[in-house]
Amino acid sequence: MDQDYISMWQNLGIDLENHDCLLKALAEFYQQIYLSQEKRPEGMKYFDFVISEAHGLRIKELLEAKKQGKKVIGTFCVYVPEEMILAVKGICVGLCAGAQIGFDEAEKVLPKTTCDLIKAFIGFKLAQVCPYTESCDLLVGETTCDGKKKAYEILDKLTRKVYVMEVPHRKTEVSKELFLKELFNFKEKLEEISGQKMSLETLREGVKIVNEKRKALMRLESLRAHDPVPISGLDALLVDQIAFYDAPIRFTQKVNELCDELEERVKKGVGVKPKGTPRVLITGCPFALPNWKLHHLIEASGAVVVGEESCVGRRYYHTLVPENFNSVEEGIKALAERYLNTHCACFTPNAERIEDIKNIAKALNAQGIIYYSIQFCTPYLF
Ligand code: BJ8
Repeated sequence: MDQDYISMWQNLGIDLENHDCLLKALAEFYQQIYLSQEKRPEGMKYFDFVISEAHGLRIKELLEAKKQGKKVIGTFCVYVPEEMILAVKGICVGLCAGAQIGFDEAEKVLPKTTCDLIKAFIGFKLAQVCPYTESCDLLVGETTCDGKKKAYEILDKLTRKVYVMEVPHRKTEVSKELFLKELFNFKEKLEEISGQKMSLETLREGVKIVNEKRKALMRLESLRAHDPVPISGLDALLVDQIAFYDAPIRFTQKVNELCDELEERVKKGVGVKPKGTPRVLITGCPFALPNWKLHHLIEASGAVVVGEESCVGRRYYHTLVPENFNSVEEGIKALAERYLNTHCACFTPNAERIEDIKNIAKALNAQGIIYYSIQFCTPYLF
């Protein structure tokens, strides 16, 4: 391992022993699950590289940016607008974790019957294995499910860096007003922490960057509608996971390059699986990195995953934000509208999500739907 990285991790307070176990396990799984796949697109090489440097080069980039005065803001939910973080020249990183490291420690501070996603982000903190969490200047929690709300209180005790944004659970007029106010409060918090004023120009730029990223992800998803499918569900999942922490402009360019290659495959009738392979849509809880097991199980059994109605998937890139606003206030209103149109199971009633599932399954020519819920996740178990 590069000596520079070791000192970088030490300076961040990473527990080198635990971290080494995590990286070794990851490298092994990656080899078994990802690199053993056949007919992978060439364009996946970039994403393989990003994964191999997730705790190295990307962290180095974040620390360089911090030296130049930029702030790194960590989030755990797709209701937190990353456009606003970019609009104060910040860097947004997703912090949900998908590995069972630190669970023993986490279970000392959380009920055992807490969902694994929550146990994982608390576990990562307690085991000191996440250089992203340690690089952040602010950790933005949100009032979505009960488990997360209470876990943020614990995370704040451990880090003293947590800010909680209120997300309503209904889509009434009152809820919409509350969410809009919360976005204005969030703007103030971001300006205070970054020392940067959000202007019309910077907000428009933030919106444009994130819109382009979402367009590219939507383009990738629509290519999965073809039979034979030009990319495996595992590879598409990896791209969706990397969307939460790679530099957005570079990431968008690489996703578009991958899509160019996939379009060529479609024209030539080339796929990763034979034509007629059973096609599955997955719906439910998010798949935080490195949670690849369901996709792996399905694809190793001879089917292919063609889409995800999930926050690591369609709920992240479902719609764009109109770019024609003429003031910061108007821009924030447009953001509030777009974000509140995300159909998480935490909302009640939530008939829109069922409609989304049906529409996505139809658009992607899925023949079956697998409902994925993490044990003890009440909203998605209903
Ligand atoms: S918008 S799905 S990212 S809240 S799995 S922690 S719900 S008990 S993750 Fe989520 Fe935002 Fe909704 Fe998406 Fe709770 Fe369930 Fe655990 Fe969950």
